Amino acid sequence: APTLPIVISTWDFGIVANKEAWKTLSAGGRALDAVEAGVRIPEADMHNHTVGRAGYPDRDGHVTLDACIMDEFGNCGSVGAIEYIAHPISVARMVMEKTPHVMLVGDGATQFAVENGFKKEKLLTPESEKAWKEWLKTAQYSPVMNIENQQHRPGGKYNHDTIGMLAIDAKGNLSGACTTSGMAFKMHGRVGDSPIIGAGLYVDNEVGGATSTGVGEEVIRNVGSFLVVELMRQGYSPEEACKAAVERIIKKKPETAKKIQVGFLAINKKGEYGAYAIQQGFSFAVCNAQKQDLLIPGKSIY
Ligand code: SD4
Repeated sequence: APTLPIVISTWDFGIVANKEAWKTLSAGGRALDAVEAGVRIPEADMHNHTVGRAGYPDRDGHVTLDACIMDEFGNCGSVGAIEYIAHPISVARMVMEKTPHVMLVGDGATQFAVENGFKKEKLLTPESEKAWKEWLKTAQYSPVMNIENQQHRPGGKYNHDTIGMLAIDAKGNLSGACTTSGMAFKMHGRVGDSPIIGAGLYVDNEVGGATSTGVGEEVIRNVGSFLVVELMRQGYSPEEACKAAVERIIKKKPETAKKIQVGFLAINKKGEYGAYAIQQGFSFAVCNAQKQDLLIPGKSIY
């Protein structure tokens, strides 16, 4: 098995996020601190139109963000459709640590963040606004497959994306984080899988963790990340568990599944990892003492 500590995360931009998480992990820090610090990198990235600042807006022009975090004790925190706050993952952590609740949404989430010292700022950039106005001309909602990677590659287009990150620290404890601006040009108020514990992210310190990316509706329907962790509990390898979850989505909605992307990423307690997606084009990044910037193409059904 790969050496611990280890951190893995979704898509090409997982490499830079992992690097940040690695600073905490390699110093003997806690996986929870590592995943929060790691996913803050794409959240802050102005060239990333799928997470945090500069995320693409909904069809009414609002940038609304979803995020959640979960630790080795099964504590979790989440924000859904939060506006004006650039680091929803840190708000999610604060919901976990400072409130009796798991999830805050919309105005209440923003209010909580501001009361706790987060800066309220405009997240819609001129570039994102331009893309939205362009989209309004046809107003066709059709999620673009693997846009998360395309936007970082030559000639790429822009539309949506998510970073999901899972880490095991030197003590062998697991945490995970997931953050996104969701599907570009979604309906106002739409919340995807990413802030929903069990759908976009699930961690069980006895077994392992899983996270997802792609069209969140199909992941929610199948409680995807929880399913992956439960399959690992039954003895599936991380890759087998991710594949079975993808197959479940396809079986439930075969026609829909042909046209969309969903990918799962998982790690077990030993540090073994794996991923599977409906379509080609998914990727994930791995970082431990052996390899700092490993990028692995996700296997797929189609
Ligand atoms: C969502 N799962 O809001 C997210 C989108 C995503 O990469 O993963 N984009 O449905």
